[in-house]
Amino acid sequence: MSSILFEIKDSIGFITLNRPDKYNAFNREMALLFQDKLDECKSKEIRCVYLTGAGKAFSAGQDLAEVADPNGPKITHILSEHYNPIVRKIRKLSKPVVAAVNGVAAGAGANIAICCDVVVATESATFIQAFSKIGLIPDSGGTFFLPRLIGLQKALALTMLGDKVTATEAEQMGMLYKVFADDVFKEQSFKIAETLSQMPTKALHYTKQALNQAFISGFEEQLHDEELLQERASRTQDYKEGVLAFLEKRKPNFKGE
Ligand code: T3D
Repeated sequence: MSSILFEIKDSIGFITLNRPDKYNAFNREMALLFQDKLDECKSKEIRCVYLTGAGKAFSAGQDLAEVADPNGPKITHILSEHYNPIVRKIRKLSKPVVAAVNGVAAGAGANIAICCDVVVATESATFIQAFSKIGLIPDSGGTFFLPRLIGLQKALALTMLGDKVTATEAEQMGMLYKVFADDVFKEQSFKIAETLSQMPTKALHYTKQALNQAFISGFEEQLHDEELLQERASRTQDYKEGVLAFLEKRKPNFKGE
């Protein structure tokens, strides 16, 4: 069985981390395969990506048996070849990536989840910045995203203490968008992906670009980028369709063009 499951259905690319007996911990094979699948999601037929984990966990981060193996990959390679490319690919993908956190998300697993565009979790899921417990610092973009999402104080405390936080606490802190009760989580998280897959994909891409940029640029630069990206969005077919549908009082039929 492959460590990553991939399926395209109704314009959605479904990626499932699939090492359930290891709580979907990342080994090299899984990290590289995940990158391949993110590349496949560049295809025009995919308008939204839905990322989740198989079994009980979302992901327990790095496979610690692999790093303990003297023949396993070196830590510098693990970051430069596994996690950093994954996080870059998610942030640069020209369509929304929904992280559907179905269970515990620890270490790199937690930080890959929170770098996604729309992060939702099932009520029983938990988030752990597990790094300090094994003598590491947060990676996979965690030192960038976490303080921006939840503020410096909470980010420092969570990463230093390595405390487990519940999905509801994570939502209250701003680490994620919404928590759904366990019995409706699948259905509700699919619904979000379905909605996104029918929206004006190019406008969502430019929105993602503008918000990515907002993290690093100043006010004047941001206004400039908004002008540029809005002009691009206004040249799409979906923009024309959106305005026309509004004027004709009907539901728009967006095609991602
Ligand atoms: O050098 C580097 O490491 C560089 C890379 C850094 C990136 C990182 O992600 S560092 C952080 C690595 N992750 C962790 O430290 C988390 C380790 N796991 C845990 O703390 C716990 O397993 C959890 C809190 C995630 C879940 O706890 P619990 O009690 O619900 O489950 P469990 O019994 O601990 O785990 C279930 C199974 O998954 C178990 O297998 P077994 O004994 O039933 O055969 C366990 O060994 C396996 N598992 C869980 N996490 C990992 C793992 N196997 C390998 N690597 C793991 N990270």
